Amino acid sequence: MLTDFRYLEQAEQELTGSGFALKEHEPEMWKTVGDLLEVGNGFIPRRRYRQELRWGFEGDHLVEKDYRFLSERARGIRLIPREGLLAEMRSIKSPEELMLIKKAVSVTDEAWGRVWPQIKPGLTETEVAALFEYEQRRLGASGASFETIVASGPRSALPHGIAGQRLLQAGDLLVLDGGAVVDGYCSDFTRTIVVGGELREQKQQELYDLVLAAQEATLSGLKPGITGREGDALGRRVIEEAGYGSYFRHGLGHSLGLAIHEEPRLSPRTETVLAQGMVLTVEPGIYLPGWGGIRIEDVVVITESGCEDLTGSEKRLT
Ligand SMILES: [Mn+2]
Repeated sequence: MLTDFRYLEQAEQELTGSGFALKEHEPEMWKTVGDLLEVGNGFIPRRRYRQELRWGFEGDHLVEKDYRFLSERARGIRLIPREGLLAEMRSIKSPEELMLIKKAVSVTDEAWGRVWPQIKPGLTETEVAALFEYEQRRLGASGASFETIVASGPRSALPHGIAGQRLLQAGDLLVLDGGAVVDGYCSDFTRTIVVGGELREQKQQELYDLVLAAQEATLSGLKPGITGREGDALGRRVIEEAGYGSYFRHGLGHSLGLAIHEEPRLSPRTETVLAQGMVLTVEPGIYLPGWGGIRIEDVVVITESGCEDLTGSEKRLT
């Protein structure tokens, strides 16, 4: 493992017993990596007669400039791109990882429970995002797992509407999508509420119920052995049959863990087979431009015969 001087002490502690060698890298990390690719330096074994040396790298992370530098240094070693290798290794969570994800999910649930009763007309979206992130940190999060989305009124139709200065008005739909990082692991969470206690129109309730039905259909159908595409269809079908398929354009969910977006996905393009121990979000939504949007998101873990919903927050329209 290579790291710079700032992390040496921590790395030494954390690598104890892991079998990894630790080395401080120079300010330019790839230069050190290049040195390590020299045959006979103790890291790369001396080549036996006609033996081919190969070095794998994450093709979806190494940038072209560094690849070029390494190819020049790695004479006689074949560089082999392996996209998704680590992503695949990370897709099934260990019991310890699962415990940390559950912790992050419960911090987010608890924070939401403290924040939603404070949401009222006159606050800005940014103020709501700040309250949410503040409560998560008070509950032990080291930070937010991504920039908190608070999108209200017509802005709620933006699937990734970063919180802005819009003032909340009574009757607005408000979508809050955020998460916590606890001991390095992420949670992800979305709830949609109506600001100020009264619906502006019945359609808000109708579409909310439709999104919730799509989520519930997914929660009761997810299980090991189906593909990410089939998992996606569990929820998408409900929205399509009601005629809103073209207003739900993102995938139904994604895995998460050390990063907020991991593999596999629940999407029409995912042929990965779901397996016990995978953690996934289930987040159907409907977004009507100019009118508003609704999304509901929980985190689940695939079990032996189905899935377990880790998110505990209320799901009736509040
Ligand atoms: Mn998500």
